[in-house]
Amino acid sequence: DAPSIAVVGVTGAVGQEFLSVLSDRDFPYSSIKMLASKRSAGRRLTFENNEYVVEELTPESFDGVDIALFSAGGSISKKFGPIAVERGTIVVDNSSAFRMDEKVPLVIPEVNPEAMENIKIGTGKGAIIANPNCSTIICLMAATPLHKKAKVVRMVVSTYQAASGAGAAAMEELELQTREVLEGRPPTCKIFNQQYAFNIFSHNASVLPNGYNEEEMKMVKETRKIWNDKDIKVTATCIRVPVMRAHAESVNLQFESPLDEDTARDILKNAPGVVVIDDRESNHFPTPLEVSNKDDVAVGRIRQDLSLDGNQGLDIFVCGDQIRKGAALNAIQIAEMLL
Ligand code: 2RA
Repeated sequence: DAPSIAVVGVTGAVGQEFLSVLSDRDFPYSSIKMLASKRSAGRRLTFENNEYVVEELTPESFDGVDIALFSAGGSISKKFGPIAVERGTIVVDNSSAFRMDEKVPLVIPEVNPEAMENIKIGTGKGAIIANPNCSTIICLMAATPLHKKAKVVRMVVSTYQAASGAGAAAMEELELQTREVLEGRPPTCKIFNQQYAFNIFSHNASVLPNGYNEEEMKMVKETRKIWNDKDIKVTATCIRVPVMRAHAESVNLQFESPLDEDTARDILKNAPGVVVIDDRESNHFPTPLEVSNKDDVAVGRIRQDLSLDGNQGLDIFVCGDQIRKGAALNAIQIAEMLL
């Protein structure tokens, strides 16, 4: 019978998208709990024509819950994830808290479903499954089908990341600042410490001693874990751009064996969860606006890397909705695999 589910962080941007995706995909559930912080407890919300009251997240929240979708930040996941597991719940965690824990599978269903093959509901045994970082998901949705064909030995990624990755408040601030700047007023900078409207800046994640920021190191480490290849060469530069909810990424791939662009294009056209937008005639390629609110990741600008001989490399350009495939959809596809 259908699982009992819980949504942790239901009032946030990803939490709200969890509900949209659950409904869009007719995810089966016998009951659903709407969980959030004390601050949000008591709020009413309607979901699938039923009225719910948001409950404060407590250990007891997980009694009788088969699957809990978490997107409430790393500290909430660290505190309540293990508590939920003890009570027999399978946690699909959108935070970075457990992604690099070797006991925790880090899963993109179209890419490495085998990583979670021994986790199923109904066994009474809880578990944690980690949702990768949004920019990693979007990149690997396009890079993996090519990797499986010709084995990527080096990947260079430049990201152009949307406001939604920093939460609903960042999206609101982008809109507010844009109005303010157009009206000649000083921009309100509460979320980011600098103007965002009509600007771009290095991703707001903290910078580590090696000069990379945490967002870039997620791309490096998560790719190695998901592809199960600790030697693959990955480097990344992550930039925040004034776009609402879809990330764009320029990806350069160097392969072990040759892969020509026509073969690559055919592979991508047949790849699950990927759509190819690659029209050189009309200069029509993926854009954030075109993928926003959609499930598929769009790939274009597929071309041989002319700095390498013998079709050893490709450049591609990828766009994907950060809140949907980058977070909520991927997590719910993981939950579907538990059924
Ligand atoms: C971002 N990936 O886009 C991070 C957090 N979701 O800022």
